[in-house]
Amino acid sequence: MNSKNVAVLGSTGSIGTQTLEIAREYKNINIVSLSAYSNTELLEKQAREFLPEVVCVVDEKKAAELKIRLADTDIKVTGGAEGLSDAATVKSADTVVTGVVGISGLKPTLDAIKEGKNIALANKETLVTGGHLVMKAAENYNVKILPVDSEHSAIFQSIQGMNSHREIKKILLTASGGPFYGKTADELKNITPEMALKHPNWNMGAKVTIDSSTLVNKGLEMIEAKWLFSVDIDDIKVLVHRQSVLHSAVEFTDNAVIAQLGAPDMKLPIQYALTYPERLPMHGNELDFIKYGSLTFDEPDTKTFYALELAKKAGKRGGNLPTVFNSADEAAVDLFLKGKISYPQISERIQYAMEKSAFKENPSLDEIFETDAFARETVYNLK
Ligand code: MN3
Repeated sequence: MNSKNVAVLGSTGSIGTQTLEIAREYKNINIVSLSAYSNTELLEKQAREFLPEVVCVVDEKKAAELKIRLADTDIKVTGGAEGLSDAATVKSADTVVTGVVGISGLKPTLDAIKEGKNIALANKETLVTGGHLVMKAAENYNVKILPVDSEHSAIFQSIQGMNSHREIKKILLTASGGPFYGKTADELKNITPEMALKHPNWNMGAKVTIDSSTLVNKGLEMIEAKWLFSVDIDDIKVLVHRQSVLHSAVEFTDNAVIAQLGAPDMKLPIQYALTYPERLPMHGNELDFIKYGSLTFDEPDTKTFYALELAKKAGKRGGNLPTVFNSADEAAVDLFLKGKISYPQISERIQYAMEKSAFKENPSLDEIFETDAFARETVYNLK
């Protein structure tokens, strides 16, 4: 593999730390920038190990502290949202891994695209909120958007070698179903943050784990898939697959279904996005079919977990509605984790914000951020 210069946004999170594990293994993956929201302790360790050109801490106060701590090195330390864009657009970078959580990933990703960087996309909010801007920019600047999300990586892997985009009939998007699969609406009322933070198959950050349990995550992934693979929302079918072994599939016009399977481990999708189109060896964690014995598939319960239906609606209507869906969820999950609202209220508040927001057909970046602020306020201010 040719050497790659990689900027890692969100290097102290789940995607970021696994990206660095891969870089540790493959010496021709050079880390040229690192950024974190506030975990300067780990960020300093990473900076001293990988010696990037730029390190950014979004929390400006902590950035100032880290600057002093790294004064003995040549590393440039930046802070704030602007610093995050600096980290994403470092001249030497050819690929940016966007492992940050939330809408904060949108602006630096757009900036990186405009500087001609390929994007290893782990931040789903980027496409959910600004898909129309991002895909257009990627086309204009001739850069690749390589999916890191395991489902989208699976779909991407399944269409390699496809003759024409018209041959895609359907996307089969798998969902683990989360920890509350099979529960009734009544049973959801007493769910605590601790219960929701236990995911059966995947080890992820708190926000994504809660989103998996409400199926909001699957909804965001539907909208993400719509943009990445230019398909209609109606042509994306969600399948509950409890084992998280079949990471998603594509059904073609001749009814052939091609899927990617593997052990539930984010390292493969991250590595594939970094080494694409090459496949490099991966140590351990092979898929043991015998251990699983059988794989199951089921219809999602969209009556109880209706956030998925809300996402579908948002994805179909488009405009700024997916931003409302996403930002209302970010605020609602925050309130839930702080013990301020109940578990069913997460979906209730998303629905409420979607009803209250003014629709914008083709929102600009500023209008996306305005929508974001409005949706959050609406959720936080509801008594
Ligand atoms: Mn996923």
